[in-house]
Amino acid sequence: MFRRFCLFVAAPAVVLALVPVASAARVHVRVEGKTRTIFGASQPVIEGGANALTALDAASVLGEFFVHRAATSFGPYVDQLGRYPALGQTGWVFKVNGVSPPVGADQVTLHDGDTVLWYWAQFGVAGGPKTLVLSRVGRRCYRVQAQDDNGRLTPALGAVLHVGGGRTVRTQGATQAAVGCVRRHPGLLVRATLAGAVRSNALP
Ligand code: B12
Repeated sequence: MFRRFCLFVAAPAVVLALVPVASAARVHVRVEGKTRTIFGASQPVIEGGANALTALDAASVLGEFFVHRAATSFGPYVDQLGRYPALGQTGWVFKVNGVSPPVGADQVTLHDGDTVLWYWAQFGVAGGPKTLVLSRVGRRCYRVQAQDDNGRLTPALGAVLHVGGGRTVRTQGATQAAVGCVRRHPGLLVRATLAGAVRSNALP
C-alpha cells in the first residue's frame, strides 16, 4: 500500500520535472515614446517573464501605461503603446541588447541581464531611427553613440546632453567620438538627444 502511495505521489513529480517551464528573466526595460519616455529612463531591472512581449507587459503593469496588441498573420503585434497607435510607416518596434530581432516580440526569448528597448519609430527610405546609447567616460563626461538595427555603434555626432531635463551641453567631436562633460549634478540624471534618433538611456 505504501509503495503504491509513493508511486502515486512520485509520478506527477517526474512528469513535472520533464515539462519545460517558461523562465522568468530579470531584464532591463525601457520604453521610449514619440515625445517622451514612457517607462524606465535608466533601464531598471524587472521580472520580465519569458520574452520581449511579456517584458513589455510587465513594464506596463509597473508603469501603468497602455499597451494594445492585435492578432495578425505573423502573431501578436503591438499596435499601440501609451497615447499613439501605429499608423502608415510609423509604429512600435523593439530591440534586445541593441539589436532589432527579425521576428515578433513573443518569439524572442529573454535571459537574465538582457536589455529590452521598445520605441516609437518613423520609417523612411533610409529605414528606421537609430537609438542613442549613453555611457560614462571619466567622472562627469559622457559618450553618445548611435546604434543601428544590427547593433553597430557609431559616434552620435552633434548629440546634446541634457542634465536633469534642464541644462544642455553640446557634445564635442567631429569624426571619432561625441563626448560632452557636465558640471556637478547631484541627484540629476543625464541623457542625450539627436535629431532623428531615439533619445538615450539616462545615467547619474
Ligand atoms: C510596415 C511594416 C511595419 C510597420 C507597421 C506600421 C503599421 N502601420 O502598423 C512597423 C515599422 C511599425 C513594423 C514593426 C515591426 N515589424 Co514590420 N513590417 C512592415 C512591412 C514592411 C509591411 C507590413 C504591411 O503594411 N503589410 C500590408 C498590410 C495591408 O497587411 P497587414 O497584415 O494589415 O499588415 C500589418 C501587420 O503586418 C503588422 N506588422 C508589421 N510588422 C509586424 C511584425 C510582426 C512580428 C507582427 C506580428 C505584425 C507586424 O503591421 C501591419 C500594418 O498594420 C512588413 C514586410 C512585408 N512586406 O510584409 C514588415 C514585417 C511584417 N515586419 C517584421 C518585423 C520583424 C517587425 C518588428 C517585430 C521589428 C522589431 N524588431 O521591432 C516590429 C513589430 C513589433 C511590434 N510592434 O509588435 C517582419 C516580420 C517577420 C516575422 N516572420 O515575424 C516583416 C515581415 C519584415 C521582415 N521581412 O523582416 N513593421
